[in-house]
Amino acid sequence: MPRLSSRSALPPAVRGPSYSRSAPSGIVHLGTGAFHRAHQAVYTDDALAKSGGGWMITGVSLRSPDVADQLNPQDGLYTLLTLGPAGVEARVIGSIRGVLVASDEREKVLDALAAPETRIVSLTITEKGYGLDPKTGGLDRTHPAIAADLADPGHPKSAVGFIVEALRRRHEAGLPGFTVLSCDNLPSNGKVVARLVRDFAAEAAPEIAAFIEADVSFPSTMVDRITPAATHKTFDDVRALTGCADPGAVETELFSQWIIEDDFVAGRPDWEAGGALFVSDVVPYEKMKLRMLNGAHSMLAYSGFLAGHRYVRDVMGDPALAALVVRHMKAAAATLDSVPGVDLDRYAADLQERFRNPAIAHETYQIAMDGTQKLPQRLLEPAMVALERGQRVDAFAFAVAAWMRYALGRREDGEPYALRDPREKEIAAVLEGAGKDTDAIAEALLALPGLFPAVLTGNGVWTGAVRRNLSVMMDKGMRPAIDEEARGFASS
Ligand code: CS2
Repeated sequence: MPRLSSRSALPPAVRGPSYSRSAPSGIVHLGTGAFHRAHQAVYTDDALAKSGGGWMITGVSLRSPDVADQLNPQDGLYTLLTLGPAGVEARVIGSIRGVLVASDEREKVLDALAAPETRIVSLTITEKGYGLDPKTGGLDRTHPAIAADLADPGHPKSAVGFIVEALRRRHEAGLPGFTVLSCDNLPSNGKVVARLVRDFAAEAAPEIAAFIEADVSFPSTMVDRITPAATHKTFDDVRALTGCADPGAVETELFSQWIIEDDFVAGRPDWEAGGALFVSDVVPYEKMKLRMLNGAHSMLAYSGFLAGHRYVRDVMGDPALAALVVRHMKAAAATLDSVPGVDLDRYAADLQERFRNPAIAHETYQIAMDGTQKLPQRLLEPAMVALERGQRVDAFAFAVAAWMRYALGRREDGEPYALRDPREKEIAAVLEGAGKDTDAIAEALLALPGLFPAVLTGNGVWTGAVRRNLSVMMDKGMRPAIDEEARGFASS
């Protein structure tokens, strides 16, 4: 079977890039994982097809060479599979020119970032990739890559370190700045990355402070497309549909949403061509998505994984858990102010439909990773709003208790699993000695520095609800805990 490349003859049903791929790379993207390839790169492919422009993407992987090894022999091309009710559709995306690996090719990455044609630097590096100190909202100087970069800013390893060194070189060369576009699931992601870039530059390159203010913008975005990790089936489907082998293929759902603040200092692609929505304030949409979609995801990932469900669709087939998903979305929606143009009941119903998609094999274990990075915006902020508004906190307390139970790293039959959280070692250390004692576990985790705000740890209603849930999970097990909660919700 031939490998996908620009010479591949695709079957007529498979759409491929219809534009010249020799246009300049206006975008350098940090973090070319599956989500970027299922989301921004697709919007960019649509924009290039409709309106052209110098907007090809140079991809960068900060550490792993895997995506570069998959995509570079294929001239940057890859297959996107969309799994909708009408079946599977394949399309070949051409917007990525190639992928650099920052850990091996640092100077090439800096050259790309500092190239005159680069006008946007976008990021999908996951929550933990930013080096954000949750206590201050500023730079975490203890983050290993950030600490290394502050000590040696000319040889960066972190995303923020690369951006600042590239801006320093652009400033020195008399080139204009660029737009920094965060596409991660963080609230006000543009403001977050702006603060980190400024904090870092204040120490590493104070001479560019005014240049950053005048010549760099940081729009916030809300991104949404459920993108599970590719499986053998993905690669089999690609071979059947395209006649090509493609180790860089990604699979995703039909639904896709991108809401962006229109604040680009050096122009942007016609992303409207792919359906992106430009607004002046993205915050209401971000909160809605983080609390309703991602919050429910985290709740069902911890509880569903421990109740033996491998995939989100299996959770949705479990009536008690499906009821808790409904409860969670209702509680999350009640913490929001109105969202322009969105009916929140409809939004919740659509999310449930997406979670039920039988074609998507989205692992609860995948969503459960990096809990300490996800809890604040998904579960803790809405819990605080609920308390302030005198609303019930039981949905958020159940989800947080499920995370605490999950943080023990052992299934109910005693089988261990890796937590896959940047604070994994610290969590294991604070839990040592707590054994199976609910109060000791809750106390140890509630006291993790910077995670739970004092407004919650000092609130008896909240801590009582978390402990109550955790004690049922510990004493009786996750299954009875889910069933009891679902019964409580049904009768309320
Ligand atoms: C998920 C998200 O893994 C996770 O934490 O909640 O990746 C989710 O699938 C996306 O944000 C959907 O847009």
